[in-house]
Amino acid sequence: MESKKPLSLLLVGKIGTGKSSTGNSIIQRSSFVSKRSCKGVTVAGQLETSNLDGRSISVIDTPGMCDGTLPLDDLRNAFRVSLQLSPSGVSAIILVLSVNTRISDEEIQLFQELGTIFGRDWARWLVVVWTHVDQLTDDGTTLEEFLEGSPRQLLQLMTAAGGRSVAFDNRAADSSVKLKQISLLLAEADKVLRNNDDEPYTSEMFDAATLAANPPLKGKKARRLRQQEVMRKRHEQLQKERSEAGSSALSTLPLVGWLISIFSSNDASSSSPSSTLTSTAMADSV
Ligand SMILES: Nc1nc2c(ncn2[C@@H]2O[C@H](COP(=O)(O)OP(=O)(O)OP(=O)(O)O)[C@@H](O)[C@H]2O)c(=O)[nH]1
Ligand SMILES: [Mg+2]
Repeated sequence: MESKKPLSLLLVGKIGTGKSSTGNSIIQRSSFVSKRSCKGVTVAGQLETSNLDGRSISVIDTPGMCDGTLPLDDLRNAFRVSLQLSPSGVSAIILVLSVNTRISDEEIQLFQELGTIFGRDWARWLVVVWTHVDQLTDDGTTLEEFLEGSPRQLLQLMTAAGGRSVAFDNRAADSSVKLKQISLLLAEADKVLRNNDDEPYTSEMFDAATLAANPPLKGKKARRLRQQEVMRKRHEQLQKERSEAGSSALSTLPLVGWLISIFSSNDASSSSPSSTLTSTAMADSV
């Protein structure tokens, strides 16, 4: 028997794969903006809730990931903000892939990035939705045939996700087809709930994954950054004092600037104390 527990689904995937259309299909109304565009159409996370046969279904749409042009940190932030729309977490993460797009190196890189962003265990919550299956049926290919000979990384991901995958035709006109694909997706999401003893994927897990991908700095590099930070704060303090007390502290500033440049000179990419700190943190996080 189908569970009546509320479900919350986070839609993720590459730009234009049909995330918003799939969201609209699930909630059975056009609340998410969906259209063909080279630029990403969805720019911020959006949560919509619907009641299906007495069951609350929330769907969070997210911006599309695009061919490595968006830095990993920006993607992380987009997903973090989207996840925060559901404070109790999400029951399942829906990876939306399109049969329109060949699984290339870019897609494989995307799977790896998602693993880094959501954490190594993310497949515990994963369901794959294949959109545009109407275009497969047009030329008589089945989804199984399409998936034959898929790259090893895709097969590994599908295996890690316990084989949970559903075919979607977001343009289906037949209401029985529409209802059937929704109920298949909810059945897969229920499997995720059962396998995880109802434990949702939460913002805390997401933050832990971010921390695991950006371990705190240790050793010489950390010491140098700490020294730079101390000098930067001292510099700011002196500037503040100077503006408060006229020019009395002015004579100390060149000395502080010189000390900062000594510490910064170990780092070839630095041009100022604050830019050194920022660029190091960014580079370490990618
Ligand atoms: N034929 C067909 N077209 C689809 C299907 N799903 C989505 N589309 C079309 O694909 C285009 C992109 O769909 P969206 O739902 O906007 O895709 P998205 O992943 O939300 O796009 P971004 O937000 O830009 O990342 C639109 O023109 C949709 O109508 C499908 O199953 N079949
Ligand atoms: Mg969209």
